[in-house]
Amino acid sequence: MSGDFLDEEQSFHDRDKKKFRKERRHAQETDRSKFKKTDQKEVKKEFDPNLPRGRVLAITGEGIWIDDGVNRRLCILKGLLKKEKLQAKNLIAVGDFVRYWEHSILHVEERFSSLARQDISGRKEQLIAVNIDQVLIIASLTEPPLKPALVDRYIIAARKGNMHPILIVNKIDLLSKASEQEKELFHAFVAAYEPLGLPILSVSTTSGVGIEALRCLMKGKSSVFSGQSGVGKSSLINVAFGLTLKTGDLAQKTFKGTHTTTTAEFLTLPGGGYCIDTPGVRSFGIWGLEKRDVTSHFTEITELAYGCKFPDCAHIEEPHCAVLQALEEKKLSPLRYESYKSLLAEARGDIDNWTRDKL
Ligand SMILES: Nc1nc2c(ncn2[C@@H]2O[C@H](COP(=O)(O)OP(=O)(O)OP(=O)(O)O)[C@@H](O)[C@H]2O)c(=O)[nH]1
Ligand SMILES: [Mg+2]
Ligand SMILES: [Zn+2]
Repeated sequence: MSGDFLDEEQSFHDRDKKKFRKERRHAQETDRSKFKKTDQKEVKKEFDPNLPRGRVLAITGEGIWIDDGVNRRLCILKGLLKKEKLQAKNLIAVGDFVRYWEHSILHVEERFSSLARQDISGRKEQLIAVNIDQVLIIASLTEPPLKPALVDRYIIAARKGNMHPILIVNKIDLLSKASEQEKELFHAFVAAYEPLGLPILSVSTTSGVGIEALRCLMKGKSSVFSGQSGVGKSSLINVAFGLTLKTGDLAQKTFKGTHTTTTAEFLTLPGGGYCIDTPGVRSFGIWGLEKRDVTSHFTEITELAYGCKFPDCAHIEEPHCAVLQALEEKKLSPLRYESYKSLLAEARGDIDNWTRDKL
């Protein structure tokens, strides 16, 4: 009797389990967020370690160019991988190591580093380059004017993506004819950013100053050139390595670049190393920026903040603010302070793309 009861209970539980499993399967199948994972599993199943390996050189309208070890080969993303594209802005980026067969990319290997930004909608991550050692943050002394806040953005993004940031100020030949204000900005920039302990190099493609040092910094490493349009990224690569990348004129009135480079391109350097030339940006929104990314980058401000009267001091207009006091006493760089404020506002979600463009 009791046995019967147990059996009945058992079968009831089994029925319950079956029902639960069925419901769970249904929920999984209809949950769009799980879609990606299922896809990945299927892709992995297909992935054969004996497949040939390649590296993504450029992504153009024609397709994905990879280096297959001998030639450049034009490929497409295999169907299943492509489906994932719906969830991510770009599933594959310049610098990716891939497995391919004929003209299809079947697998994208795990990345050890990535430089990413927010896409124009602000809702998706846009990969600029991956599997690269260092980000060369190119600014120009003038033409276009130096934008310290943009430099901070690149430093934070580089570190978030596991790349080393290096600061390069190009067009140093223009120093002699720069205005007093421009000279002052340059000296203030160097004084404020030197204490960060990053390499800072002043260079010029026209006079050749610093080019040998730049080559040394890049030797045997992979580097991505980034920065505003017109600062001379392509010109620097050409002069340092004897290449012939397209370079552009500056807009007559504003000295802004004219977006000459249109797609990121992976280049193998003579003498060892790789570099990626990228299109210039107008603004740079950091993907997944959090308050702690800002506080850990602006260590001098974080340290000063211990002296503020209020623990939640925003250092904007509060009384007894140690940060504002340091600013007044010229113990804190106004460049860094302004940059800090804009990044903190961004981490809070208070800055849109249009506002950032003006910074
Ligand atoms: N005076 C001076 N001009 C330079 C220097 N380097 C580059 N330029 C000029 O700056 C302009 C823009 O150079 P590009 O190399 O096309 O700049 P870019 O950063 O690649 O620009 P995008 O591809 O649009 O992002 C060109 O007219 C160059 O001749 C330099 O050291 N000094
Ligand atoms: Mg260029
Ligand atoms: Zn304060």
